[in-house]
Amino acid sequence: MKKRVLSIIAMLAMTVSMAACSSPSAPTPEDGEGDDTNVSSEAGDLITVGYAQVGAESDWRTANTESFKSTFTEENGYKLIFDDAQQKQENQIKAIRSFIQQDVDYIVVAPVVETGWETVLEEAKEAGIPVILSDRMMQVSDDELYVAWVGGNFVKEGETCGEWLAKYLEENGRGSEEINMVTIQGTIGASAQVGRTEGFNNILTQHDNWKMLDMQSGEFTQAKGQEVMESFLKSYDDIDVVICENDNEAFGAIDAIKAAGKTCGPDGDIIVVGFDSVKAAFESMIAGDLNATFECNPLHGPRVAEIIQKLEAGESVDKIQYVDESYFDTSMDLETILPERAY
Ligand code: GYE
Repeated sequence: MKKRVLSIIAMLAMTVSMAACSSPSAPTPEDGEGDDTNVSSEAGDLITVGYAQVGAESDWRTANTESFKSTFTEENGYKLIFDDAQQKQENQIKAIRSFIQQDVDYIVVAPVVETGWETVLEEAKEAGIPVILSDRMMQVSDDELYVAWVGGNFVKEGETCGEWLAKYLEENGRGSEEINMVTIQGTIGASAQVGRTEGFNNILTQHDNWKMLDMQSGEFTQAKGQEVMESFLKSYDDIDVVICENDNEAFGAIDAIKAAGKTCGPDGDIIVVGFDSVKAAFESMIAGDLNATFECNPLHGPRVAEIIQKLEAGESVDKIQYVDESYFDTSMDLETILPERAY
């Protein structure tokens, strides 16, 4: 971080000298302000951030990428090096190594799975580059290997889903009926999968009449979600509920249900729920296909920027930072809520 301190001093010196000089020396749009060759980037006062992103598997992920790209701009004082790992851990490890080689100021990782990061984080530590985790968690023996984590409380999301389902079944006079369920899980070993499965299971075990018939991964994608639901429908002819560990899987499941000649949603044969609460989930609920969606906020760009700014100022940061989340179902005024949604 020594390099950063020097550049802050340089920046302060520049501000003082610019204030002392008359304005003609300040860059104008004609001088090329805003492009890569402008004065400020040549002066090297941008904070370089390498972001090892999971991939582009879902609407949530797209919103997350957009949040980073719109936050870590040159205008805001950053140079962002963005890497899309296409849902592969080995690609993320390669990206982190390349960030180390490029001597970035900060490394941000949304780890595809929780385990297998020790070695590369040690390398970042040796290089003196702080690592910030965003979205999903890592399991490491020494939590000093990362500075902070910011993301959703996935166990809580899963529990909220289970509690919602219990209430919904009760309200519909099905509180003591035998309920057959299947789960389309996320990427196995990803925090969002591990936490949501665990959270829902905490509620499932409180209901003797709930039966989990099967669980399979839909890799958090619509296409795989559809494929898994097609196979569930072939294997089980009495599915009452499908828990999809993200909204995109739910969209795929809905397509499979309809293709099999069944119906879903509040007036249908099968109750479908998802996680994330992306805009398309609201459209699906309004169309009467999806029953409910449990929120997970992807807009982590500004949250990570705040952590970086605090570190730059020499302040301490909270190690674990959960984002507040809610849920939405078809009993709500979705037409009014949808236009206000940011993702
Ligand atoms: O739910 C899913 C995405 O890790 C919270 O990843 C994130 C999950 C999100 O692909 O849509």
